[in-house]
Amino acid sequence: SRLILATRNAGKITELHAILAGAGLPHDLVGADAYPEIPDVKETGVTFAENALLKAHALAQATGLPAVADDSGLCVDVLNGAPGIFSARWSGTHGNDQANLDLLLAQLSDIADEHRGAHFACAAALALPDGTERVVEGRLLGTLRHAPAGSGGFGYDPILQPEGETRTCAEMSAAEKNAISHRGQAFRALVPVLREVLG
Ligand code: ITT
Ligand code: NA
Repeated sequence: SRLILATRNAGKITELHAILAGAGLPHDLVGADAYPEIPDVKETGVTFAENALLKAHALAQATGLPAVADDSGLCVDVLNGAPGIFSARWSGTHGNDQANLDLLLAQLSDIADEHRGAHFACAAALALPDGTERVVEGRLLGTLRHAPAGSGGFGYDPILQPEGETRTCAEMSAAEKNAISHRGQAFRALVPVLREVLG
């Protein structure tokens, strides 16, 4: 049966395919781009969970099919959790990963290594056409490099070095990142619910 991935972020879609297929969900996974006539919902929530639920419900209601959504971002300790839910548009242009990363590095240029703690956060939401919902969160703790390293992943991956790692997320293979990531944790926690709902 079909499960809609309520996102247009190509990096997320690639990871969600691997995470959900890897967890044994051999379903017909399609991104929001398969439904171009459905407008994007405004992300008016103040938490990752609220925004993920908004996106999942919008697609489930409009299509009559189950939908999962991901709202995620980078939370920097010394910035009191920013960019947080504003991670995709930190530089002002939505989805310009390079500009967002460059701006953040510039803002943190004077911050010493011991104060560069940060984490990725992901809320994974499931919504059904009947209004049923479920949301779970995952986190990946780490520190921020002073310069980008690696070409894998997307977004802020080149500057986040997970705890206990010597590499950034962008220097890991996709499978290595998914095994520990905020997104991997959140969506793997959702899998039992998906199995029950999708059969
Ligand atoms: P959708 O709303 O269509 O899903 P979006 O890119 O607007 O796409 P978000 O509002 O959730 O999604 O923003 C997520 C941003 O957080 C993303 O653009 C990245 O900059 C960052 N981010 C999230 N997960 C990440 C990851 O695994 N690695 C690096 N950066 C990540
Ligand atoms: Na968002």
